[in-house]
Amino acid sequence: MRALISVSDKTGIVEFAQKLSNLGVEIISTGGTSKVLKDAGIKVIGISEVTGFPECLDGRVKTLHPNIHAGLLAIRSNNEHMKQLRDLNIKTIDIVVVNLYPFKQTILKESVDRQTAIENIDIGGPTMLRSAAKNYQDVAVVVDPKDYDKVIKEIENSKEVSLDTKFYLCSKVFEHTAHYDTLIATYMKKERRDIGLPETFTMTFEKVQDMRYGENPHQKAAFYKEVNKNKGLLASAIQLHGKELSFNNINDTNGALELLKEFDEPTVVGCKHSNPCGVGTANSIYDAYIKAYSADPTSIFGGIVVANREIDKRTAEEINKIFIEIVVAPSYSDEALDILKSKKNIRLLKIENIMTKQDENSYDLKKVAGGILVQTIDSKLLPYGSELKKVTKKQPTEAEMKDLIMAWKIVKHTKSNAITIVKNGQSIGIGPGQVNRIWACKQAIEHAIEYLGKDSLKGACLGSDAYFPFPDCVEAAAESGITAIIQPGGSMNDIKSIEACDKHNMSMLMTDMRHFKH
Ligand code: 93A
Repeated sequence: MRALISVSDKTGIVEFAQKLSNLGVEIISTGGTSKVLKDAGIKVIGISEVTGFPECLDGRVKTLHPNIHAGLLAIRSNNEHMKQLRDLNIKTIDIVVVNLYPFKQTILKESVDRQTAIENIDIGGPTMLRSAAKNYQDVAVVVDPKDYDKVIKEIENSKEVSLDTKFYLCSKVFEHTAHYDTLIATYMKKERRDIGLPETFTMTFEKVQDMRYGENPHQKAAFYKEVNKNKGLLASAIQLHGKELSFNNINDTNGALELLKEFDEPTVVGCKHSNPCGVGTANSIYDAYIKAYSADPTSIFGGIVVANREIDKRTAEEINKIFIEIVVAPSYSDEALDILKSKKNIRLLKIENIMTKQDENSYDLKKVAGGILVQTIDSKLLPYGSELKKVTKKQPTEAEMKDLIMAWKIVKHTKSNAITIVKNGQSIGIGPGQVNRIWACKQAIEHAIEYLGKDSLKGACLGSDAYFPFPDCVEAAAESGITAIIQPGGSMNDIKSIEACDKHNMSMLMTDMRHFKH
């Protein structure tokens, strides 16, 4: 019999090797191990004698050689295998004793650098373990020093290791290598988080339902739920009335709800094509609805209305005056429900915990051809703990301050490039999804003027989801009568926008945080 011994943890190895040797087993061994064994007076064949190849690359290649792996993997009862070994002048190896580079101990040391960790990833060891374990019927593979005695006893008693024991040893190997690889993978994952990349992408999904169609009738679609997660629109919504939700319904409602969650006061968000079309905040949900509706009575038609307070009778009566496709609220009064249910085509959803936000570390996924883009969700409104920078000579009034924050909330949840205009707790102009910021700005202003009239924009507040590359948006805002602006800042030309504000006696806040949404 021949045994290959290559161990990092040398506990008990001399005694074990000595006993094997005494039992007539030939010992093959690698650099450091063979030195320990030879020093103890044990007869050892060096690995290079077997491979006919020197250990090289600082020991990275020692046992990775066909003379070793063919000797381990040859099936002894297979005549063809054995003939090939004879032709190639390779001898079988019957016992493998390996334990691996101490990866765990290495990474547990404080402030270990990545290169040291990587050098402690064993390649040759696990390869031998796996070869031997795969061929367990013919090879006894010992990964745990606690098993040395058992192996010796069996060889002493019956000149071989029993099949049962060999299978037991083999199963320990795969457990061991799986654990070893998990440690490496976990360490790498941690390293990736430390350098600010998302963790390994391990989300799994299960199909909840097929849908009639996707974004368009000729597209197939289904809804898949994140395994182990019971949050989110479909998991927490109870449908009280109407047809099943469509693909677009779910997408649009999801967007509207994310915006709604930014507000604590009674608020209604009207939404179309996953952009807000009217947002109102007030002391009552009725007034909030009136504001959201009247901000843009055209776009809200056939749209989605989400509210963060109970829908009462008079709000339901208002909603029923036009065709709304979906209403979502934490609750409905009985009368409101009866009123709304009188319409066949409205879908009514109740979400009790409507304000529950997503986990900060949730992922946002975007499918692109051939792959998937993964990012953490845009969970923040403003940089943590930061003050808003007041960059102009004029400071916003208290009323403007409230509307500026509201404009900022809306613009965060509007497709980029986005501009929103807010006055008295009501969106009065929204310019979503333009390839040019000035167009978004002009669209929002045009809408606001159409709604309130040319001379009524004094006190109105404008929000921009990203910085102004030129002062053109400030100029357009000033011309319309808008008096305050909120935007991230960070352009090379910030100073030009600030000067334009000062020239027109406007105030401007900078948030230091951009909110692109695509
Ligand atoms: O560097 S390796 O990945 N390449 C190899 O070819 C190889 N062969 C054995 N690591 C390799 N080993 C490992 O060396 C064993 O798993 C064991 O942990 C260690 C024993 O080295 P030495 O006998 O020189 O102390």
